Amino acid sequence: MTVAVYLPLEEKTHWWVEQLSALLPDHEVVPLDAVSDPGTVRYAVVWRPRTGDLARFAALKAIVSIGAGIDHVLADGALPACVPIIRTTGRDLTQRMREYVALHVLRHHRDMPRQLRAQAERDWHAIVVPVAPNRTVGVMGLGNLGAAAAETLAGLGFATRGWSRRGRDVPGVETFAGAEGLGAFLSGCEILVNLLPLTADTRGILDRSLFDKLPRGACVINCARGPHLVDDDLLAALDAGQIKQATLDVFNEEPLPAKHPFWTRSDITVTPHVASQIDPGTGARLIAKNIRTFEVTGACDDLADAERGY
Ligand code: NDP
Ligand code: OXD
Repeated sequence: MTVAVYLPLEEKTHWWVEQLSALLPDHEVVPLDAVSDPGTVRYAVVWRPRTGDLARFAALKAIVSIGAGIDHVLADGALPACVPIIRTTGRDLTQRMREYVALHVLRHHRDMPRQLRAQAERDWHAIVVPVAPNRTVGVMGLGNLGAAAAETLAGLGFATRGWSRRGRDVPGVETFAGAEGLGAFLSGCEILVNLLPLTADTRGILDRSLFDKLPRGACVINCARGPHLVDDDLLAALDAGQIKQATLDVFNEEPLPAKHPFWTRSDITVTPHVASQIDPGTGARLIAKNIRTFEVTGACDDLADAERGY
């Protein structure tokens, strides 16, 4: 039984092959491009597979996403139908996202970019901001990561809101649901965090009409997927003062092209898709555990719903 592994970077593929080989001694774990008999492949462990990569494997039992999102798998136009997709979640992933969201919400809350500009000018400029309970922050998406991020923000004392498709109770968080709840959720959100999955419904959701529903001078943090954001609408909203600052971890094109205007704006913080990466050691253990469980039961806790897109 073969497990085929693919990531765009060859050295990363080899690293995952090595880790998974040690953890799955009953399987032959090989780089996808080195598979000699496609009929023997039962599991494909992938990040951003190329179109057609997975269609070669007629006896595939499951596709494993090396990540929480499955949009990069569904983007394969030749994806074999009805093959279950297992995502990779876990405590480390959630913890890292809590840290990233707390860091950047606090930066915007305390206006650190302005403070750093003052330092550069040797300007003793005291910035007084409201205390956290008087600052409303909102998290879009209340899944594993969004609910944890919202909980963390509520724990820091922020007036925290959360928005999801079906609605979900999160302790200390005021929650809103569905398209009908979006306007009420956005109104008053001074700092907005996006943790939605990328689906047909959420692509381009961070656009001009959404920015216009936020209070003037709001800040936006996108740590979900680049195509959630309409780049030109953000630039226009920043120029108009509707949005004050943004933190972007994910981009329509990654790596962010050197000529992209986001790189050089003082009102945008760019991080290179590092908000929460799968920890290499625990990630391999989680994937091996999911494959072993799926092999025995035909199911596992991390099964995604391909129809829904997450
Ligand atoms: P989950 O699948 O656990 O949760 C998704 C959440 O989004 C659910 O609350 C769901 O609501 C909500 N949602 C989905 N569609 C809609 C919609 N149309 N309107 C309103 N709410 C919607 O996702 P995770 O929390 O695990 O991850 C979220 C995303 O974060 C991933 O898909 C990935 O893109 C991104 N990510 C980014 C990382 C980074 O380093 N930058 C790292 C890891 C993930 P409901 O349950 O009601 O359907
Ligand atoms: C993920 C990611 O989806 O790293 O896990 O973006």
